[in-house]
Amino acid sequence: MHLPRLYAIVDASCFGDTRALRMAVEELASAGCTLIQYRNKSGNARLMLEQARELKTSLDGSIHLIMNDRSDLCLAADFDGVHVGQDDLAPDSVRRIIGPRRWLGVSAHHREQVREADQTSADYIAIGPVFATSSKSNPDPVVGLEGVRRTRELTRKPLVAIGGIIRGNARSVIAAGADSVAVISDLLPDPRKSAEEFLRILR
Ligand code: TZP
Ligand code: MG
Repeated sequence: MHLPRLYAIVDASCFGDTRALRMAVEELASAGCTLIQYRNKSGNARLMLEQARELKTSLDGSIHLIMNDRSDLCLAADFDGVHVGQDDLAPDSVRRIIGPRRWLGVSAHHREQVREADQTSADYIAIGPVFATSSKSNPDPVVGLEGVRRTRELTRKPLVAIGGIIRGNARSVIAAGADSVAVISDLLPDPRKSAEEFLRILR
């Protein structure tokens, strides 16, 4: 697998309805974003599947769609991968569900979790929060650019950095060793413009 520099996350709570969510994803795709995660912490599985299918239908096959947390919904919506955290199914359990070809990402928040994730069948590791974030409830302590650097030394897996990453600090995160930056809030309110700017900055 190859990670693009920008990993866009659309969080359903940032959008009024499914149409607004879909429009944001279409704008991200038209800006050249090729990796997009659908995140919905509401826990309503029916709504999640409905929204995921809508996103899948509105995009062509060149965009990699990743489901947050839920392997079952990844399969049901025929997404390209799953991203799990420390409270979700363990990576190797997810792998058994999604099979060898779909992408599997795992979040880690400190050294021990990075070491552990490195030993699994995960395709990439996400480290964060790098900076303070208001997009996640109960975030772990920030790891800073130093945390990204240390993580880079602990694993050869592709590395995603997440948390508080904006256009103004994205280059420093890549310079610290991340292959890709995952972003929620700084893609709003104008996803097309923001994504174009991120991609230009990180070229
Ligand atoms: N995991 C660690 S930080 C975070 C997640 C899901 C939220 C990132 O959002 P933002 O708005 O880019 O800080
Ligand atoms: Mg999770």
